[in-house]
Amino acid sequence: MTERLGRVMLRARLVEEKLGSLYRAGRIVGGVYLGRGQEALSGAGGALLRKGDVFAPLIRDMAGRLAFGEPMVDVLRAYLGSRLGPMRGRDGNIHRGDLSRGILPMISHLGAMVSTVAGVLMAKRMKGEKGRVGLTCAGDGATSTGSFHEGLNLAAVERLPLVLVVADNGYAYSTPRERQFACEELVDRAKGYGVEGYGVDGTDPQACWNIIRRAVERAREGAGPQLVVGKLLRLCGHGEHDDGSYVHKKMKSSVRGRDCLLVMEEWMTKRRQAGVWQGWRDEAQREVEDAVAKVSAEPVPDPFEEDWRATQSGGMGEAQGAS
Ligand SMILES: Cc1ncc(C[n+]2csc(CCOP(=O)(O)OP(=O)(O)O)c2C)c(N)n1
Ligand SMILES: [Mg+2]
Repeated sequence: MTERLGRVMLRARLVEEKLGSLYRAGRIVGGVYLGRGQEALSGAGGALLRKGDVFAPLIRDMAGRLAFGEPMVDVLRAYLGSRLGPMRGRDGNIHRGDLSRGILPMISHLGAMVSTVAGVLMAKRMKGEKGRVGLTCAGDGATSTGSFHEGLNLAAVERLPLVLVVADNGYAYSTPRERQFACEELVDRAKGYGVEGYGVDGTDPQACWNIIRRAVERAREGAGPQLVVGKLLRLCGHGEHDDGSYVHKKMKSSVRGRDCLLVMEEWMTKRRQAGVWQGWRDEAQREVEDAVAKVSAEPVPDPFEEDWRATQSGGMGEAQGAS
């Protein structure tokens, strides 16, 4: 686990730091939303899926995307608007997807992907595809939406192999969790939906790995939807336009305010692996720089030549070709 998760956490952190710089340099059209502090929870989810599974990442899931196999050049292509990217420069950054890899383009961060993944899993069941798992994420704020409720309820009734990872970072934009829901712990809701639930310290890479591994296994073996709630903090603003100054000091200094990358680095240093960690960091940094250089030289779309569809054909099934 250490190597797979550690590397992908570093790759996600470093590419997002670069995206923040590119945003401030005016090279990105639209907003930039980052997942700083959420790499362990997200990365474990992406890494523990298999080829043939479905992943519906949200705006803070760079680590999960990279872990599930999204190439870093495609990340840069989406942000810099290259026509060679998965969205061919037609759709901005966080809404990118690649159906041929099983990555669904995000509709919204606010629960829409729960029913979308449930629908894909229903389709797979009807087609007789066995042993597939679908994983999507939600924020603490998203858990108070109707979409979240309907999606999870449907998945529970149908006992779909859905893993739903909730990143409880204490805020929905600037709205604190006590203004979002009245229950003490979101994981307690699992019982109400009739699904299995697990709480985890989202800043602890090892714990995230172990819990999500169990959830994915349980879903795969037919135990129905799995709700994983990770407590952590987003160590950045809601987007790069926001400084997150409303985040309470007490939260920042609590366990949930720890930086999962530092937790991992300390863990490795204690095992005399600081050099290995640094090596992974250097490698990730080179990968980011190479991707930026490559994509900066690529063409942007020509509206006279484009066919305007958002996704490329040849993906998961007939639905794509339908008009
Ligand atoms: C239906 C809808 N309402 C509002 C928004 C704007 N919006 C995007 S993310 C977000 C906050 C989400 O909070 P949470 O679910 O806790 O996720 P986090 O941002 O903390 O990762 C809001 C209000 C939106 N995208 N869609
Ligand atoms: Mg939140």
